[in-house]
Amino acid sequence: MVEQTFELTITKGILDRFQEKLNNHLVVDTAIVGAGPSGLVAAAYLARAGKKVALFESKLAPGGGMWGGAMLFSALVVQKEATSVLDDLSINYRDYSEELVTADSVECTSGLIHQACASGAAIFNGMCVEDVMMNEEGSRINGLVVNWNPIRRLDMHVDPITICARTVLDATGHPSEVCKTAAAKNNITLNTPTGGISGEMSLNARQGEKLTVENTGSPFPGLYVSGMAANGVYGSFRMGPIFGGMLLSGKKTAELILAELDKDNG
Ligand code: 48F
Repeated sequence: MVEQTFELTITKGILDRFQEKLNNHLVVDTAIVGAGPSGLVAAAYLARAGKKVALFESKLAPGGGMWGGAMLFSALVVQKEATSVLDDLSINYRDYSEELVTADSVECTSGLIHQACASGAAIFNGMCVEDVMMNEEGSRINGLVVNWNPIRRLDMHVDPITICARTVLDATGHPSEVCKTAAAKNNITLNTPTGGISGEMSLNARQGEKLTVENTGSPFPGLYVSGMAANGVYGSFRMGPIFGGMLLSGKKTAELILAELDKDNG
């Protein structure tokens, strides 16, 4: 008879709690891919509205492109139009100019992660999304195919698992990975100017910021896109180190998804 050691209890605690978390999120209202600013903000608002949200982030640390400010200078610039999102999520900021405020990038990024989790969203870090699932008719995306990122990085031949989702959000930033994969594999036409992935354009901060919010939407039934990925999918500018558009895009996606989920329930 082997003695039940303290170490065994620690290991069982980890396994039990992780299994419970994954099991509870095999079927969700919204599956978000990418824990950058737009994905985290969307997760926080959706979870606050009572929706079941799972967020998959391929890196160990959620936060995307926000930690390093610009060129590792750890300060962020945000337009005043977006401070309502910072207020909603209890993130500190300081006045900088007529149109801008600044925040500490570490404080802001960790605050967004905390708010998403505290609101009830489940973040699965180290997991990458490698594919989508479609319904039988091929007319709607209804889930994700996920695997551990180290498995992908090491090119190990190990099958993934699946997550069923009423709605999927591509918040993968520059690569627009989910929309790209969905379009490339399923011969579908996206609701974009080209019918496919239109492609990102060079840097224009003001236009890029405005358009990232305008482009936030649904390029295919069941699939939404936010943040930098929205500009990649709809063909507009990158914006460089300014984050108001990302915050407003995350909030707008949450509102669009909530309208769809609540219509289906009604
Ligand atoms: O790039 P990212 O921060 O996305 P965002 O919310 O914000 C963009 C800004 O950070 C910045 C900018 C502002 O001027 O342009 O770039 O649009 O975060 C995207 C996250 O998605 C993860 C990736 O690791 C990053 O943390 N990601 C990308 N592909 C996958 C993924 C995938 N296939 N599976 C899981 N996570």
